Amino acid sequence: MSKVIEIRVPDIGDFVKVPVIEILASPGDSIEAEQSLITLESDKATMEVPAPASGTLVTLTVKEGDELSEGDVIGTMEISSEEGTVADEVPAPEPVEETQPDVAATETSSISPTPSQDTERTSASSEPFADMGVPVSDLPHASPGVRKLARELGIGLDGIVGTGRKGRITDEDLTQQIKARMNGGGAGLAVASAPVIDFSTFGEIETVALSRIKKISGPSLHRNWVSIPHVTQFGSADITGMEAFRQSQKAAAEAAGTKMTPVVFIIKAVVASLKAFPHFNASLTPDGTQLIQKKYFHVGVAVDTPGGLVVPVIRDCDQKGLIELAQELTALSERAREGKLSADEMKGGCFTISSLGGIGGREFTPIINAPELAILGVSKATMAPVWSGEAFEPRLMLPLSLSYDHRVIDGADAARFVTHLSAQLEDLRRLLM
Ligand code: CAO
Repeated sequence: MSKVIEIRVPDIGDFVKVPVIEILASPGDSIEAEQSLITLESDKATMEVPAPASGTLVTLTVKEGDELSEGDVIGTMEISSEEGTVADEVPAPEPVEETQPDVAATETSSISPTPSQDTERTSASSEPFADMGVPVSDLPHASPGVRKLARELGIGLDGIVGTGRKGRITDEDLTQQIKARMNGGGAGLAVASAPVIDFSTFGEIETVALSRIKKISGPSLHRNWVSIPHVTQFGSADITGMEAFRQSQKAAAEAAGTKMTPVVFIIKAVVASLKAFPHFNASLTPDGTQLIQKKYFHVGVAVDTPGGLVVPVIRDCDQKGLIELAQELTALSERAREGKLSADEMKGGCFTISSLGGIGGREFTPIINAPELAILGVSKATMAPVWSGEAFEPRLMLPLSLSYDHRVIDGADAARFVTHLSAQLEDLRRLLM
């Protein structure tokens, strides 16, 4: 037997209307008793609101920026009836992390009888894009104080290996990360800070918060952009024949309940090129001295969602046919747009495809999705006159933009990779070789 209970903000001392700064769980998540569900942060203190019992989170009715006081309902959870008594004993928030040892913070600490809890949340993947759109319950596991300090210092917690209990990131882990960066282990670039400008002096303005996905992905994109020496190799593929074949297979795809867009063919061609150039299907070890060669072919596809960019990963693309890949791409992009992707669905990619082909524009410079070594940007195919040796012929040309990590991949190899990829797309029979 199970029942649904309301989850309320417990006693948080004298604090009222405290803003929600983080959502730590999503509806559908399995929740342990006292697992933190949301984080509240006043100008004096940070508190996590824990689950009153173990069970499944049914709804979470608050969002970042909402202001909460004691007794406010934040959602509902389904628990087994036996847990009922636990539910009534709503635990107090996690201990307050003081920004500064002042009176208000000390007072709030005193209303937190429950000792700091470690939850079962897994620590986040070390893959930067993997955390795009990841339910926040899968964000790195760290105390509010560590998270707050990291935010203030502009340091993402992704990729930091927590040495605390159950992988929790400790103060010391954060300190070590800062030291490593200062010693050149991270981006370590000293850049002038941006000037603070009051735009309202020039005209009417409105300040709008970035989406959660953008807040999470921004630091990773920034880190990848400044810490990886990127070069982008441009190329193009004549996909006239491929497009004729694609059109001829439209009915078959529809019968299978899917749509076969050029991206599906490109996934197949990418796998063939990764097989031909295995060092593209690899990652650098953190000390930068070795390559971890992958024997599997999991391809990430960047999906544009209302909240921002996320990168679900299609696994074992070498073992799947075009229809199966099309079905998976459609299903994953739909789930991405509905915000339903799980963290696991965004992990483990070997190589990413970023397709703007359905929109327009020409070549661009995609940012490598570290720890991958390369990313393929695909733009809209257009008809162009191509010299056949005797005459100009109208051919459907697909622009390709391959950004690669120059620490591992030389320019010559990148040009070979793009040439190989184009050859696969120009004559699909090569994919059978
Ligand atoms: N050239 C010409 N037409 C193309 C094309 C290309 N390269 N790629 C797709 N199209 C066509 C499709 O065939 C489809 O047309 P039809 O319905 O007539 O067949 C139409 O464009 C729309 O395609 P789509 O975008 O719905 O589907 P897709 O499989 O091409 O792409 C996905 C799927 C998830 C990659 C895409 O929807 C998306 O989100 N793209 C944006 C990714 C992004 O923002 N990248 C930038 C990241 S910054 O590095």
